[in-house]
Amino acid sequence: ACTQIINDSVRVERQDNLAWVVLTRAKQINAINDEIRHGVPEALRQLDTDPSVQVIVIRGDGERGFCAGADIKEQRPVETSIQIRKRIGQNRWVESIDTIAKPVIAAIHGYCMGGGLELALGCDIRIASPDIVMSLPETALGLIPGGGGTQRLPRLIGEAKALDLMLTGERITANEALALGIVTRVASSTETFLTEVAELAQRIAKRPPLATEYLKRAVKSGADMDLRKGFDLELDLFALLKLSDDAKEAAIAFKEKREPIFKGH
Ligand code: CO8
Repeated sequence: ACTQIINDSVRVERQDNLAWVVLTRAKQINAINDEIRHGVPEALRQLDTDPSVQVIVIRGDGERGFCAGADIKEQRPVETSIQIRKRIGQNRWVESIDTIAKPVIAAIHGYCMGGGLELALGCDIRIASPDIVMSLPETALGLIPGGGGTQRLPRLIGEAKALDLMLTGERITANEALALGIVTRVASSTETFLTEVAELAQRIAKRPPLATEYLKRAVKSGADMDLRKGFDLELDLFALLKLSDDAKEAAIAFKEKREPIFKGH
């Protein structure tokens, strides 16, 4: 495994064809600062064009948690609301995950609050350690979620459940997050959490990468379309894949009762 330092708050670790984007402000429970806002999308862009990477995982360093949200102690010069709107609108770092072709997994342990949960919601799938504490506490701070939470959470779990969580700021556990569908898996223990995440990521990485990419695109683009257009998109992408070398190889390998060897096209 090799490590690349993106900046003081973000690093990338390579493990076979997986890449881990790690938030490295463990002392502040990985609270989001400008280095994270810029470092995460920068790392994702680099990894997306790197042919040796199949799957990307985002995780937080340290024992305390994935991310405790926006840095509440951050000092900023006085800004007008127009300047704030412009600064955040130009960055839109969580949205950059939607435009990454490769699948991005959020590996969540410990605290996952506010902007940290919004970052996780921006990822394609979420796996939790049994120790997670999850909440969207923004209204207690006189704010609302500003990283897509008010839009993504209702679409993911339904409006009433999302409003309940956001209006109360209630903290939920791993099993509650699983029951709500915010995470799709809970690891069997905190000790085995990262190994289980790596196993999940490897299972995805073993599959033909073009199919994985088109699958993500069909779902992500389809979410913005009406149903008929979505079916058309699916058919277009299906037809493209049907002619790919990897699809042919998969069928031949099945007939020959051997493991397929994929080339990525
Ligand atoms: N910002 C800055 N520092 C933080 C944050 C934070 N969000 N969270 C924790 N820290 C720091 C603490 O200040 C403390 O630092 P120090 O040791 O220097 O005092 C250190 O991390 C450890 O934290 P605690 O001592 O507080 O640990 P506890 O175990 O007592 O409590 C909690 C852990 C419950 C997580 C507590 O730290 C907490 O409530 N944190 C704030 C959580 C929060 O309200 N987050 C939401 C922020 S608002 C937001 O995210 C809006 C999103 C806007 C859009 C973002 C785009 C994606």
